[in-house]
Amino acid sequence: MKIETVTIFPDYFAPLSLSLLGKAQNSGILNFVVHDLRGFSTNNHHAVDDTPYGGGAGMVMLPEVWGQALDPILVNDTDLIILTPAGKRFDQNLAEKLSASKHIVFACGRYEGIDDRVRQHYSSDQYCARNIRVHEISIGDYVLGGGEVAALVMIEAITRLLPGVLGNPESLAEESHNEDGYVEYPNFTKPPTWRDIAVPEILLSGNHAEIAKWRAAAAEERAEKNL
Ligand code: 6GU
Repeated sequence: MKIETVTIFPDYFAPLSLSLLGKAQNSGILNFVVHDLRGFSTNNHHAVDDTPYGGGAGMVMLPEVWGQALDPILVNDTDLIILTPAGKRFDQNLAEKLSASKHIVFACGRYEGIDDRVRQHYSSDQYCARNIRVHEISIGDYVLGGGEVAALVMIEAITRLLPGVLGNPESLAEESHNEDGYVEYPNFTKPPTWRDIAVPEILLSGNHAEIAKWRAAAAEERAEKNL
């Protein structure tokens, strides 16, 4: 999978070379390319934003700069993710869908966002015919300073689903994971007692049917608390 990000802060993406993602890149499973948006600004001060038409606070990112950056990157069969707190909520289901993509481009907006004509332009029939799919995505109900951290979150959630990225593929396949892909029951490891707190005895029993029952009940109790 090829993943490209367009940002005015390329340094935000340094973590992509760490840990499992770094290894996946070295083994050729993943190919990350980070583009500096400012390099596509043709105006005097390398500006990437201007004041909003209609007035109001903040600055809006210039469509011309984004067009120059995205035109050469948007080859046929690409998912273009525009990161904005006003987008559709990212979840495990979308992570799974996007993990089937060959090419994902993350457009990281700053300030009050990107001029909406960028979304409109790349959503037109001309791009649809080339299998270029535009998604406006938010990672949750809070406001970040920009899309960079959101892109990192999405990249981690999507790429860990690819064959060969996780150290232990069984952590993906294990049936005790819920539909969202995570273990819901509380976990314990050595020692059997830590600071006077004992591991629930059933987990040391070796009785797998009883352990499964205990875990299901503990998961339910936890889910109720988090409502
Ligand atoms: Cl994608 N961007 C920003 N700026 N804030 C967010 C977000 C994205 N998702 C949640 N909050």
